[in-house]
Formats: sequence, C-alpha cells, structure tokens
Amino acid sequence: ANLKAQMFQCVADESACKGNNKVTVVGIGAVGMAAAFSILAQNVSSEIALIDMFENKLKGEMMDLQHGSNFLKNAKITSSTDLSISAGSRLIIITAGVRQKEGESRLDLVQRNTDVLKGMVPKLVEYSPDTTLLIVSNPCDILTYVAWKLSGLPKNRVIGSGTNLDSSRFRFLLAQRLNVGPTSMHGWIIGEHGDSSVPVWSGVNIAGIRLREINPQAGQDNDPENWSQCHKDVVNAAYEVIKLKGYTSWAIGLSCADLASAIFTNSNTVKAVSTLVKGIHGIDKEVFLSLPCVLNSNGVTSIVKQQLSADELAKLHASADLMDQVQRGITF
Ligand code: 6V0
Repeated sequence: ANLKAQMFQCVADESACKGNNKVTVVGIGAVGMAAAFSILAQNVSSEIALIDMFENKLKGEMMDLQHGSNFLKNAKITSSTDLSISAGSRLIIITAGVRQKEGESRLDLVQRNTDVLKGMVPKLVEYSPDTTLLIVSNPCDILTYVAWKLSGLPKNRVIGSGTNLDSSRFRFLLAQRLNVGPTSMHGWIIGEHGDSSVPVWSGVNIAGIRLREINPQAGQDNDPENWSQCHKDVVNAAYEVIKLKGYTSWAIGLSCADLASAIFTNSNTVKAVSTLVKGIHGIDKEVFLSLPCVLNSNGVTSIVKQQLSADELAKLHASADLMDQVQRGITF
C-alpha cells in the first residue's frame, strides 16, 4: 500500500465531492487573470477552472496561482484548452477575444469577438446547463445579447459586466473631489459600457443629500464647477489606461469578483449590469444595457426602475438605438 493508503482510511467516495460555486474563466489574458485572482484572493469561490487556447500560458498561469494556494483558502484550480474542464460551473466568465488597441473603440471589436463566442457558448452551456454567463469581452452589451441568443439560457442568467465598472470609476472620481471613501459616494452609470454611457446625475448623493439639491447644474454643461468632467473622465478612462499601460485589468477583475460574490451569496445586491432592457423605460428594442439590477443566485431577478430625468431617458434611448443598429450589422 502506498503512503496515502497507509495514512488514510477512506470512508466515502472522494470523487462525489463537488463544491457548488465553481467558476470558469474563459480567456486568461489581462482581464481573465485579474478576475481569477480577485475571486481567489477574496475567497469568492472554492473551485476555479481556467480556459484559453494557449496551452503553455494557461499551464503557467494555473501553476503560478496554485503555488499561492497556501496563502489562499484551498480553492481547487484547474485549467485546460478543452471546454469540458468547465463542466458543472455555476458561473462562467467570458473574457476571451480581442481587446482594443490604442484609439480603437469597443464597438470596433464586434464581429471578431462575436465569432469567438460562436465557437464556445453553445458548448459551454452543454457542459453547464445550470450556469449563469457573465460576459466581459467587448463590446460587452452587444456580446451579452449574442451570448444570450447562442446559449438558449433564460435572460436572467446571461449578464454583462456592463457599467458596474463605469459606476465604480464614477464613484471614485466623485469621491476624490469630495474627499470621502468611494463606497460612501452613491452614483450610477447606466446604458452602454462604452462611449454612450449615461450618468444618472439626478440621483448622485452622499448620505441622501443629492448634489443637485445644492448645485442644480451639477453634471450639466453650464455648471461652473464642471462636475460633468467626472463622467467625461469615466468615458475616457479605458482609453487613458490603455494608452498608459496597454490594457485595463485590475478594476474589471475586481468588478467580476464583486458580481460573482453577489451571485454565489444570493445577496440580492443591486449592481449595474447589462441585462435585456426591452420593455423598461419605454425601450422597445431587443438590446442589453446596464441598469441597476437585483443580483442573486438566479442571476438578475429584478430591475430597479430609477426615476430618470428627460435628458437621462433620452440618452438611454440613444444607447439602445446604437446597440440595435450595431446588432443588425453582425452575423452569428
Ligand atoms: P487579452 O490579454 O488579449 O486576453 C484575451 C485572451 O483571450 C487571450 O489569452 C486569448 O488567447 C484568449 N482567447 C481568444 N480567443 C479565444 C478562444 N476562441 N478560446 C479561448 N481563448 C481565447 O485581452 P484582455 O484580457 O485585455 O481583454 C479581454 C476582453 O475583455 C477584450 O475584449 C476587452 O476589450 C474586454 N474588456 C472588457 C472590459 C469590461 O468592462 N467589460 C474591461 C476591460 C477589457
């Protein structure tokens, strides 16, 4: 008998042990690895599978994380170029595909990344019929729509990471100006994760005091304090970071862990994620955009009906029209 057999008396089948919070991260580039690392470091999941097409890089990343296991909470970490490694996932985070080069917009990536999804989404769902899909690859909202169509999953279980990240950037920038912690700064960016995103200035507040109560022009062009710069900086954020370091990773990785945590803990936390918005706020197009959503183990179960100003509503509709127009141009 080998050492293991001498040391342990087996009393039940080990292979029957299955955690119920398995995450698969597809695409282990800058974003996928930041998501995987955030999930592991924050103890969001006890089992994580990594998938990519580059075998060596994949093995290297897996080993590097495994070697940190002693500083984590014993999560199981696996990897493969074969999609079957994802079997039984409760959450699949898709970050595979091409990213923006300097000066490229998110929408420039649409057909290339649609083709990437075509090759994987149906198979991933076959291996994990009960999964929730979290789409991160850009253009995030369009690809969430594509993934929904390809997957056959109910709309509540196909989510785009959307403006959870943009809202975090917004809160950070506002909070810096007022010298409060970013989590005490309440403000939402809705609509497209991209150039047409909509800041809901009418609701931006600290401790229930809306900025607009004090400065009715906050967020408008005629505001002498130029608060609208905070949203302009949000829209420009990815372009700026890409210019400086080549890609964005940490903030989106943390955003993924934040969403995964809301799903696994069944927390009903309200997050700005991309969801099917047809029928909400008068939108009649079959498009995905971010709105504040109640997120739990069944994905998105409710959408918060914010009281939007006429201007915010018009901008949201413009986002919806743009998504619809781009969707008509893609083939899948
Ligand atoms: P990256 O570092 O180039 O990584 C992409 C990874 O995907 C690479 O490792 C590829 O090998 C892999 N890949 C590509 N095709 C396949 C395939 N068919 N099967 C398996 N693996 C594949 O890019 P990065 O990680 O920087 O960005 C990934 C995607 O996320 C891009 O589309 C970005 O635009 C997007 N982002 C989305 C954000 C959001 O907020 N939604 C934020 C940042 C980036």
